[in-house]
Amino acid sequence: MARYAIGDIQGCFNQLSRLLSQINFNKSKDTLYLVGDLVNRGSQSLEVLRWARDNQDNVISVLGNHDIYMLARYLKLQKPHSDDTLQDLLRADDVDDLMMWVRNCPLIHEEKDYIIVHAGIYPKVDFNHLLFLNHLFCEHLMSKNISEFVDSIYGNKPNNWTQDLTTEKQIKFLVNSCTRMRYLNNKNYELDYSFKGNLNKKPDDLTPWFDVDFHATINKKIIFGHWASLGLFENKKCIGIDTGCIWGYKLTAFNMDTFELIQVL
Ligand SMILES: [Mn+2]
Repeated sequence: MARYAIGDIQGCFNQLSRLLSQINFNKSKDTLYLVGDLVNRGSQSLEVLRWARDNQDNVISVLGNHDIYMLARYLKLQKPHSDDTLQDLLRADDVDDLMMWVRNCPLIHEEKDYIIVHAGIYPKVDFNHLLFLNHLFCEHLMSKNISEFVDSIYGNKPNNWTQDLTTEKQIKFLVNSCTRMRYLNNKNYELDYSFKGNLNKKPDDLTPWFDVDFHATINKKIIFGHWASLGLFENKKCIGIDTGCIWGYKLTAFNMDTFELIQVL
């Protein structure tokens, strides 16, 4: 009955396979929680996604920015980027079935003792409201109007939470904060997209999202990925497990009950 969280796989199926054998992953009783960015940049996105779909009874994944980009490519809303590696996947015979699995993934998954999200939880909003917006997001992703919806969530704005945001804009802010956030501006807590480096090099006017005082409703440990330059990171409030597998570093599994960390190169 083990529970493991695994960091950003980004199409590195060989490393995932090695990590699963390292942890003796047992399909009949263990559960894997993937923190998103299953695909892109690596060469085996199709294999990763097929594995996740085929093991869906034991796999819970949240969506990362690359997963949403994959949906946008599938829906022909985005042109290929020069460094994207999704061609095999988008041409696969079973692409519709794979995308149906992806469309079932939320932005935020909540366990009794953990919150799982790709980039982070915006610290200044009632968590129950973020869960409500997450629910609306999931409904839109499963609706007939998915193309219109995915198109509407692209773009940097709004990058701040204000009382007057429409529900549509609140959902867009949720997507940006859950899938792209690293630093917030000290003055007004708006999302900063410009700086992606580690904590030693950060400009003085920015604070990592997890060092800002949290809203009292955010009271479980947050497992996140997305931030390879941060590396393995843990404090009382969160644990970051994107250890940069796609950049030649390790892929990390975190045992959510024993707190053991297992890594493969
Ligand atoms: Mn990411």
